[in-house]
Amino acid sequence: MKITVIRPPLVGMRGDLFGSIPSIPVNVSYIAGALMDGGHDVDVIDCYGEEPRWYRRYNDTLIMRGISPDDLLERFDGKTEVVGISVNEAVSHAVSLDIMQVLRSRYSHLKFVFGGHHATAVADELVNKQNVDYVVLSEGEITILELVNALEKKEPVDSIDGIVWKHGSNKRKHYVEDPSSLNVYHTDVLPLENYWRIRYAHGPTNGRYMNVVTSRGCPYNCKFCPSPMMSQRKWRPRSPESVVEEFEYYIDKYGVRDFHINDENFSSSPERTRKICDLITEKQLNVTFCMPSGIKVETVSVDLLNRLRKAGCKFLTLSAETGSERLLKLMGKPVDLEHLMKMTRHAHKIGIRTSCFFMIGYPGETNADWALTRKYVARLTRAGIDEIVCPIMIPVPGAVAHENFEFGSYDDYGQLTFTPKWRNDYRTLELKRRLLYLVFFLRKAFWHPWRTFLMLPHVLFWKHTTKGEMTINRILDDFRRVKRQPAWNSPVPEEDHPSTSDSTS
Ligand code: B12
Ligand code: SF4
Repeated sequence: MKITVIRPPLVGMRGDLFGSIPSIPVNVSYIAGALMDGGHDVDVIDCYGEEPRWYRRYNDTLIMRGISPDDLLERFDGKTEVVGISVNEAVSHAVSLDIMQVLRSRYSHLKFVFGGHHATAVADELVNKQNVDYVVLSEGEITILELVNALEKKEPVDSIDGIVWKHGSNKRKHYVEDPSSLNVYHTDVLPLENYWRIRYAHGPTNGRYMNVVTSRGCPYNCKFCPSPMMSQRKWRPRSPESVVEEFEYYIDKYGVRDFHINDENFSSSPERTRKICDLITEKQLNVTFCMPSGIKVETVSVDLLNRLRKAGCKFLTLSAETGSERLLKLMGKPVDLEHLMKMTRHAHKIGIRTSCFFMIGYPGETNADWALTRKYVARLTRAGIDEIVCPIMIPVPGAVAHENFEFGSYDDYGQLTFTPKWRNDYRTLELKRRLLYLVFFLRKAFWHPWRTFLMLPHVLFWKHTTKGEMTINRILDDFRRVKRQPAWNSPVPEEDHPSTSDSTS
């Protein structure tokens, strides 16, 4: 059967400097690969990756990067029978529906399958309100193949685990038990050279890198995060051998020696982390790697940091979220703030760059909590944290904190970026955030003048060591190289586009 798997263009708020930096969507290659291994004929259209410098207005508040749904039509193979769309982030909601609408208006026979974090969270809405044919819940590799096989043979789909469709829904019962058994080697379907050419990614990079996923799920239960809904807190690691094999494969195949580990919780098992590091060191792979999406600090120790450094770890993201124990309890996130301080100090000493997340505006945050956060950031700066990243809290569907959110309502899931201008306390939060960044920078310059000075050559010569340095170049690069395209007008009527009705209060 002919299937086209699509990664939608990237959507963001106009003028938002705080959005994530795009990177290689390996998850899309896993879905396409599973179908290819199952004997199907698969095309992948990575709308962002095909033209990463294309930029256009999407509506009054949003912009779109990459090829538009109309451009996609030109690349689309009319023999396709099933279209899979990856809707991982809430911001991709509307544009994914646009793609479906545009394709359906030309090819009425197409069946649409949506998957990803966001699609899983709003599956009923997609099927019942937006006419999506099927939503695959949570991990897609096994299910998409079962579904496509059933469609090909015109068999009923009602026994397939983890799907929602017009006439029913099967909650996911089975998760991939051993992710080492999955084939992750179909990255050729992605426009890798385009990603390497732009020279920025989710973690600090200078060019050729590869995103790697070494485990599935996360055992924690933070209320602002969709992960518990996605994986029911089942953390499933790949074996150290299979992770290192993957590194070796990319070294041989693409000459890539920089790896970005995008797990939700890479280091849940200290024993596994130790083994991965030791294998890399023993094999003298001469690689660098980083964890741009964060590790749980309690799972690392001085010994593990030393091993990580020796193996080539250059950058770690930690998540304190706040300096207030009271607020951490409200968030449902256990963090040992003193351990985080100690690990930051040690990472600084041995040359691992560190970034720390602080969430601003979590429901229930008081001035006293904010004062504790400022104080904690001050201490952390002295301990040697290289950068802080401060998203404003957004109620992501699928997260517990999405329910009963009382700080304003958004018109479109596209506005669920870390710069939520629709929040009625946005101005105050934005001011707090900017002041926190400014004070952090001044303190860093005072306590660590050499590191602060080094940012200049790192930015000038594109030798990024932190996300912040890379962000400066991304913004400058956007000014110089971005190719403006005509605005895209959505064919989906405004009232059907967003989900104002059942989103926020
Ligand atoms: C790498 C990454 C990115 C990359 C994008 C690469 C990509 N295509 O995902 C970049 C850096 C661009 C990015 C940006 C953002 N991201 Co992001 N990202 C991730 C991250 C860390 C890893 C994704 C990954 O590879 N996972 C591993 C694979 C194996 O799992 P998976 O992605 O879930 O894919 C499986 C299933 O979802 C499903 N599936 C996925 N696609 C499809 C398609 C089909 C057809 C099917 C059947 C199944 C299917 O099958 C896959 C294989 O099992 C996740 C967290 C995480 N670890 O998952 C956050 C995460 C997805 N991102 C998140 C967010 C919030 C963002 C931003 C909005 C942040 C911001 N404010 O800027 C932006 C939005 C960018 C945009 N405009 O679109 C949230 C999503 C929350 C939400 N529902 O909106 C997550 C869950 C992090 C979190 N815990 O909060 N992100
Ligand atoms: S925020 Fe991090 S630790 Fe908490 S549930 Fe999400 S992925 Fe796990």
